[in-house]
Amino acid sequence: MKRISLTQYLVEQQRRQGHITPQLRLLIEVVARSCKQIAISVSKGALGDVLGSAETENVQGEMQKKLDIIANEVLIEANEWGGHLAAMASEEMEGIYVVPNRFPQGEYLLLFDPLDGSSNIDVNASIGTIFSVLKKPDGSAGEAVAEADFLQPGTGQAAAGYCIYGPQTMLVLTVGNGVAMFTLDREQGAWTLTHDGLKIPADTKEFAINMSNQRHWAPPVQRYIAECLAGTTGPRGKDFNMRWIASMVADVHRILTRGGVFLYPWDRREPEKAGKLRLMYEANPMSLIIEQACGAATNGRQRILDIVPGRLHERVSVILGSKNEVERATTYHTDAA
Ligand code: AHM
Ligand code: MG
Repeated sequence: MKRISLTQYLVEQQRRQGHITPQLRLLIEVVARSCKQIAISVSKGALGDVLGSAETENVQGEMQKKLDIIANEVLIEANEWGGHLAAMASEEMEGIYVVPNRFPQGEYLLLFDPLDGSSNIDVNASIGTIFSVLKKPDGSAGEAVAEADFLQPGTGQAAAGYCIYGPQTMLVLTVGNGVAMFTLDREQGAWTLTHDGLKIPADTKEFAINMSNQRHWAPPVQRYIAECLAGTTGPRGKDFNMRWIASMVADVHRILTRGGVFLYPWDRREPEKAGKLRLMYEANPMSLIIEQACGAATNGRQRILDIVPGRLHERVSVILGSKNEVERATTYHTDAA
């Protein structure tokens, strides 16, 4: 069977479908190349001295792992000189990173969580890189890029994707024309299309949530999960299975593969925060991918992609995955309001 490479896929998206511009194609290729480089570091583990903490704190007040910093640097260094970007923003950096003057500036903005699921690094479980691409707003061409340019709702994303560093290294991508998966052929160093037109089943019997936070949840989440746990004798009339990898990339990847619902809701531990996950680096790109695969994503009240961000590192409550389950859990929230 003839295999299609990432390059060929992108050229076709550009040429036949008109979904992407040459600049966006370059951008995606550069991100994909960075992910290959990160995958090499990840796979070396202790041999590459990449495990453990860097003993520094990021802007979120979280301890950084060595790989958080390595992955962040790889993405910045690879993307700053190509002429496709105006600026970047990362979960690991306080402010935006404007492309230095010595390089040409492009029209796109790149946002990323360089290494998601950091708590899994040292235990050799799946982790990933999540990215989102926005366009510099119309009318701002020629003007200096500013943080405000990034504060666009997720519907404005020109592309979104993630790379999962698991038993296989895979790149999952949407340019707004469905979801495609590429597997890294390590011998050839090539991304090869292995799944296209992904569709998440609307119904599922699998949920993903960190159950240890149960006592802190709001009533709508308590109700939704209690009904799942009640199984065949409860109101749902069926048994549910539970999975929680504590790596959003790995949990979303499972949901794309066989369905399911993922929840990281607001809870009472830090009531002033809307949730744990970040809107612009995690929730928006994942929501675009999930919607493009016929799933749904809300914060319990509204579609995540419609949220207008107030600031770069904004947090959000997340319910995403199989459409009917997301709708049910969302209804429980709106009913309770
Ligand atoms: P990170 O970006 O610092 O790795 O945090 C995000 C991760 C998600 O991948 C995952 O869904 C969640 O945090 C797990 O959180 P918890 O350890 O509270 O279950
Ligand atoms: Mg993360």
